[in-house]
Amino acid sequence: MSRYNPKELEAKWQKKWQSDKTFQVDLEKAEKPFYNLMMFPYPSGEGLHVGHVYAFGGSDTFGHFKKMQGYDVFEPMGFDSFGIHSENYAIKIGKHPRELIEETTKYFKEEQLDKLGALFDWSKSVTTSEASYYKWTQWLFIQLFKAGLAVRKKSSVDWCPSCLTVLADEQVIAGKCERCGTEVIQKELEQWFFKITDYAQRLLDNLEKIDWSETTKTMQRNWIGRSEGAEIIFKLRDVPGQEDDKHSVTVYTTRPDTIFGATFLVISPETVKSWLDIGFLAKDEVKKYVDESLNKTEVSRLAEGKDKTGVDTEIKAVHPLTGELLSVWVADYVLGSYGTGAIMAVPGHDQRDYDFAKKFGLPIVEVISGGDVKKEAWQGEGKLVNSEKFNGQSVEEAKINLSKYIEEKNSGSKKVNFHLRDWLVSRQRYWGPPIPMIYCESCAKDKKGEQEGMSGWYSVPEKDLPVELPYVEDYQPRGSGVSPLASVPSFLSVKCPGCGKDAKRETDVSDTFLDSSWYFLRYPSVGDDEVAFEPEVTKKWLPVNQYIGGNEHAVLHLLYTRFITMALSDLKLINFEEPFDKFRAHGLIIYKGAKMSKSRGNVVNPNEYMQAYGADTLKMYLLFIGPYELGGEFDDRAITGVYRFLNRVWTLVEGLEEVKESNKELETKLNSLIKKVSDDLENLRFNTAIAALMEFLNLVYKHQSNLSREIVLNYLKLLAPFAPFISEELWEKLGEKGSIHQQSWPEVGKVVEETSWQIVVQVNGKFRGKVEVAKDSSEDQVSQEAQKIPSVEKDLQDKQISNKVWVKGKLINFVAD
Ligand code: ANZ
Ligand code: ZN
Repeated sequence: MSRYNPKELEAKWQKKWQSDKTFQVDLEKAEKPFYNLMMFPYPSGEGLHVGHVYAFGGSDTFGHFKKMQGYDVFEPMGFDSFGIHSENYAIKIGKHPRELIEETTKYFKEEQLDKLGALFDWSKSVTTSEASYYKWTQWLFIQLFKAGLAVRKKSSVDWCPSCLTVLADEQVIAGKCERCGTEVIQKELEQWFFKITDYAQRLLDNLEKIDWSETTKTMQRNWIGRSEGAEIIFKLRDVPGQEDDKHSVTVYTTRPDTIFGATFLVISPETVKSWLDIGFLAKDEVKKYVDESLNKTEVSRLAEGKDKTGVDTEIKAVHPLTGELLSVWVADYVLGSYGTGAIMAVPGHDQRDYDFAKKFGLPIVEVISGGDVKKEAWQGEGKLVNSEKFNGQSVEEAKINLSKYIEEKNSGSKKVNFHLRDWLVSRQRYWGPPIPMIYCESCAKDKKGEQEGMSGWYSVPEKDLPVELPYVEDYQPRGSGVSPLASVPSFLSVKCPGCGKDAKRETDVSDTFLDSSWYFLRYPSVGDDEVAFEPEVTKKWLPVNQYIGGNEHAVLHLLYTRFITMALSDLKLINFEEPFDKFRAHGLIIYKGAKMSKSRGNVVNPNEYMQAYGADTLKMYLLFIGPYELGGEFDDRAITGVYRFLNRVWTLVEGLEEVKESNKELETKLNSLIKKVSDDLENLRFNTAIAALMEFLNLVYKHQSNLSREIVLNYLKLLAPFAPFISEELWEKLGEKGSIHQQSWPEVGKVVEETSWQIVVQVNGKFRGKVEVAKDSSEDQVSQEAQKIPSVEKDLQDKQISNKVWVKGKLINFVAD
């Protein structure tokens, strides 16, 4: 008998599958396309960690299952190789990113990904830093520019002082840079933005139509942050040098019902700055406060419990319903970037306003009953009070009625706001696709340009793409607000596509998330250098049938891909507006109580486990840890349990003796197993499917002497998606033809349906025989049947049954004395 030697047999099959192209699909000829996608990795220097094996392993197991079900499964894999992630690593180890990426992608592929036995189709792979790919990323930018969706705007943006670049709103997590964890600061800069906010409502509405993990949808909903309220106009008095009531300020509120409780206004430092600029205000104290505030980050400005600061502008505002004069303050807890940048403060019912009012001795009025505004703001439900004819109404009623009333008085209107902000896509870095734009000074002076409102700007003519990223020795970020490409004269100079005069290239590169926002569209068209995505093949293969990845991308990658897909759909370049029919977020594998991360020093390298036990064991172990969508704790010791299991499968098949008639119980059990594993796989319940496979093996061992070949072959097929190597080897050992992965999935019903139960009967814990009863019999029915067994009858003859233990479908034990 030979021994299970995973290292040897996995290498053997990996080679053979590759040379036989066992897993390659003919995209044009395929009849039942199934696009099985998983998030491609950043090829960092550390290599894949166990978390990747978990993510890919689950997705690929599902892919294998679909393949055996007769689908033409397209399962591509590639590398998200541009971007700060790779570049920061390159800087850290002092190697040029171009060389680094060449090494790391090779390592990822050959030493790790290839060894998993996955269905990866390497003939259709993308590496985002290759010109054959980023040419089309640039093309995509140009399409958005031409559609008016890529614009330059000057605003206060997040800047990472360590990565030395601006960041998108989504890349700032709790005030820190998503990549390096450094606290971001604000800078006033002109940057390229994609107008994702134009799509806010659609991005929200479409969530109802797609089959995605609820957790992911919720994160997107919250991020988009739809808010329904009203804009209300307050006329201004005492503006230095201005006529009374000539100017006004508009506030945004979600609580028009509380308007009678508005006792002062708070204006954002950003808005007040513009007032200072036009001379509405000249107070030194205000000026000083505004300057200080603008240097603070939003997170620190909004921090809960933070001591409130602010300055009275001495301007007054007229309450639109009572005519009362309210003081107007500037305070940093009101942001310039949201709503109208101004609020009516209702200290009785908003805690921030309450704290502010307490600190500066401003009036607090209760307008919703239910709390005690002497102690704190009441933010709960209640009836209106101190609100004239609206008294007695509920919050919900008053919201509607007061909105109407305010509108009738021409003092405002209903308004919907979104928290989502435009996607800032330019980066002052080297390692990315140069933004394919040209700026012409001369055209700018003449107010000429390709797009309205963007004088001087032209997109690079498409025939000139790609704008190649030059090889620059000194690629380190500069920190001066410009990219290292600005120091490359040969790159910089270009002729203006508008007037032909000397012009300059844009020197910023685009965000990594732009690279990954469309890669799934490229995969099926890889090799086609004429178009980004070929219409026929795209129509056939997209949208993606199932996408699997981490929830850390819920509002980054996953929101961007949806936006880009919608925009391309509007441009009639594709005929669907959602990229992924189904998305499932996998859980996280934690180690020693924490999420694996390099900085914590708890990254588990899969290579050593693959060396020791093989990829089958590692992958199957990971999937066995817990529910796929929850993840779990990696435990070195537990992995041997799975290894032992595969060894037992091996031994069983090795020792298989041919028998004609198979055990009936086994056959019915196999039938349930098929059902169970199929259902579980369909729903990504890998852990319970594996448990069922293990349980069945125990049963098989009991009935070894009358085990039919049919049962073993079916069992191997069920095992194949989880452990592709060993099942293939055993398939071959049994003399079967072709690859097990090209067999069809066992069907329920081919084997007899389980219609009866075999119940073990005990008396006082001692085995007394078995009865066969119809499936789903009641305890009473089983009890009656069991008592007909002669030995049971005898045992119970002159005894009283004091208790019965009934294990449904399995066992009945009579306790008698
Ligand atoms: C009066 C009021 C009374 C408010 C009350 C709340 C409770 P969301 O849901 O996030 O849209 N607000 C408006 N613009 C703001 C800005 N630029 N910076 C800081 N705060 C701002 O929240 C909207 C509420 O947040 C608005 O409703 C406003 O305060 C505040 F009992 O107006 B409210
Ligand atoms: Zn020009």
